[in-house]
Amino acid sequence: MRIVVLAGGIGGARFLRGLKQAVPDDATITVIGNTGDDIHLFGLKVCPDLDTVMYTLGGGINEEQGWGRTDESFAVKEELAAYGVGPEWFGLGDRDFATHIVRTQMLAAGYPLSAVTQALCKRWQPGVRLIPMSDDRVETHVAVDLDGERRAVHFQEYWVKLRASVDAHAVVPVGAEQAKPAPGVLEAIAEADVILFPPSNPVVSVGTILAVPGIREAIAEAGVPVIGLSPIVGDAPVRGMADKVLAAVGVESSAAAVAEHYGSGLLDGWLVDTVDADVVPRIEEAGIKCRAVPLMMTDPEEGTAAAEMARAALALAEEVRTA
Ligand code: FO1
Repeated sequence: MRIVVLAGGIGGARFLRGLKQAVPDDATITVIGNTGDDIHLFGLKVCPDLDTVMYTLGGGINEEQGWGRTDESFAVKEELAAYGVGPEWFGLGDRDFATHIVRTQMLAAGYPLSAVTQALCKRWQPGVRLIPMSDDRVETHVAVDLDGERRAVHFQEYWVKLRASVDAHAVVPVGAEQAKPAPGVLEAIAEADVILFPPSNPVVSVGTILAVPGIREAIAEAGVPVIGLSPIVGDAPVRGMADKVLAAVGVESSAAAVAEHYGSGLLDGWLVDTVDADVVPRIEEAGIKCRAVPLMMTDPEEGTAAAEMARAALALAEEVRTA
């Protein structure tokens, strides 16, 4: 069974940990990773969503944060601050710096991001094939009102420095229109037996991947079940501040609205949490098969709750295929 997963950061990575447990041994998992969160700092290219997948599945993640490395120290960050070199609001640890140094060095030597990611994964052995959505630079910016004027800030500044405390008036994956799917992305989609949208942010993670020309079309035409899992439970994001960016694109923060946002042209099936069971008929009326199952990853480290979610998603895919 060939499974393709469009993943963002923490929610997607934790779901993948369960998916790995739930699939048969002969299954392969290809993760198309969001790179719109990428940020250039101190002359280095940082890829938060790729690193979160790689560290989480490779055993190096800081579990309670869901990002960054375990056993971190911040000597380099402190020294940079001592030189007055910012930004100080983005917490890069010493171990994490090594990943960004290796990545930036390889990019400077001419390797594309997809080859760099493959090389970094040789160390971490995540047990999935991790491909960035594109080798071209895409960086999500958010339009906000600050000091009475409308400004575009980098997604990380909105997310980490501002903590999404101001309204997002627009979310723009800068560079997406000119970006091409990375080598292997369209092939993986074309060869997939099932395509999954994990509980990642539907705007800045899955949405950004779908904004790369060719990817949405490839998925819509793949002719295999496309199954999503709602990142919204009980009208609130399980984690993060997805409701803030959903509002920016005019989507209400509900499991049904997100399914309708993806649309029946893309989604064949949608899993909602049991607390949202009442929306199942509305989603089925939209032409998307829907089931209500527990979607809270209550034991992220063990991954058993996520494994159950993955089994439910694969079961729904089977229902769709045989319908
Ligand atoms: N998130 C925070 O809330 N605070 C941070 O200081 C922070 C630093 C950081 C460093 C490296 C990295 O890969 C991720 C980091 N994140 C931090 C998380 C990041 O903002 C999110 O993982 C994604 O961009 C959203 O999924």
